[in-house]
Amino acid sequence: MSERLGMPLSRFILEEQKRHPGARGEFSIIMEQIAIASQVIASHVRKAGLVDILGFTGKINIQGEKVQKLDELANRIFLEAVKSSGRFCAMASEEMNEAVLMANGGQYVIAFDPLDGSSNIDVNVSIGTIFSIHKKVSQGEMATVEDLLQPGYKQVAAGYIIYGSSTMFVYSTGHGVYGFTFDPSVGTYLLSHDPIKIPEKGKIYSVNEANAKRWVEEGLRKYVEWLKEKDEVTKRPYTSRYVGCMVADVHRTLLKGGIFMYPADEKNRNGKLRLLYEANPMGFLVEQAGGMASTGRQRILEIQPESLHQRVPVILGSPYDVEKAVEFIEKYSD
Ligand code: AHM
Ligand code: MG
Repeated sequence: MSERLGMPLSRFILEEQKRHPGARGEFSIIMEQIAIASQVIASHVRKAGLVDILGFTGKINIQGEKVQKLDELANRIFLEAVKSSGRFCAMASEEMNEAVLMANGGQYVIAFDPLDGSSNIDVNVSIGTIFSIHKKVSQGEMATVEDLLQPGYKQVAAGYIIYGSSTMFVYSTGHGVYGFTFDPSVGTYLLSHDPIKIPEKGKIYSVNEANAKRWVEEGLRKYVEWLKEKDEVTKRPYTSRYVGCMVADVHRTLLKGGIFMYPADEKNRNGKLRLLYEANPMGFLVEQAGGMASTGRQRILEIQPESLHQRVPVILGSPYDVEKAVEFIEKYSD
């Protein structure tokens, strides 16, 4: 068992910085701010059933979905926190049509989904926050949208917070994935998963299978049927789990292994999930934990983004399972 278990997040970040020469202490400020923001969001999430905070505002966001009040609140809280860190010059969010671009000298840019899986709020099921951080690459003082449109392999950090039966903060700066659980009696995140390594193979598949007839890839239909067959060697049939909140489904996949998918279908020709603040950060974490993240045709982290709210098909999880899914796609593609 790791001797560091129970270490507070702030001390962990400082110690990690010492281990990686060249780190300039920037991440301690950034992660602290994100951790604080997540606690404020968590406290609102916990009270969601008590106060008149639930329900629709009636507005429609860029994705064509109704925005719930808690989404907007979480967006405001997260945005203020990253702004106040002074380290960011560009921000993109699922809840904002346009990016916020600044000339404040910040060397980093961030894309985030303040409250992912928000349809779960009303029914008291897990939701989460996701973020993806890149370095500013443009030369001018003012940040540009291009700073946000960088491929996922260039991320310098990514993470998520899951508001579940406990609140957990999981992140990576490219040196493995670490998980912290909030201890309400201490009022801080404590190291609880040191490090997170995804099993080589799992036995859970996670996908909205009601869409199977509409999936664009015939290979995926065949793959899911294959998962349900009986075979002792490969431990089939697999079991099925689908929360409908990417953070929760990916969190389980990281810890237990297996596969999570949101493939392209006739309605969502590029899948449903967004590249910048869902697929890339989760893909980065899964790869850092030893897993794989693919569209079925290409490594997710190698996609050159073209727009802030671009969608991509997502297949991620244990290496064995993702490779198998890709094998089926290749076999049945025309
Ligand atoms: P959201 O960001 O609007 O909450 O949508 C993203 C969510 C993911 O968390 C989840 O994987 C997916 O939508 C579930 O979609 P579906 O209900 O179509 O299965
Ligand atoms: Mg989302």
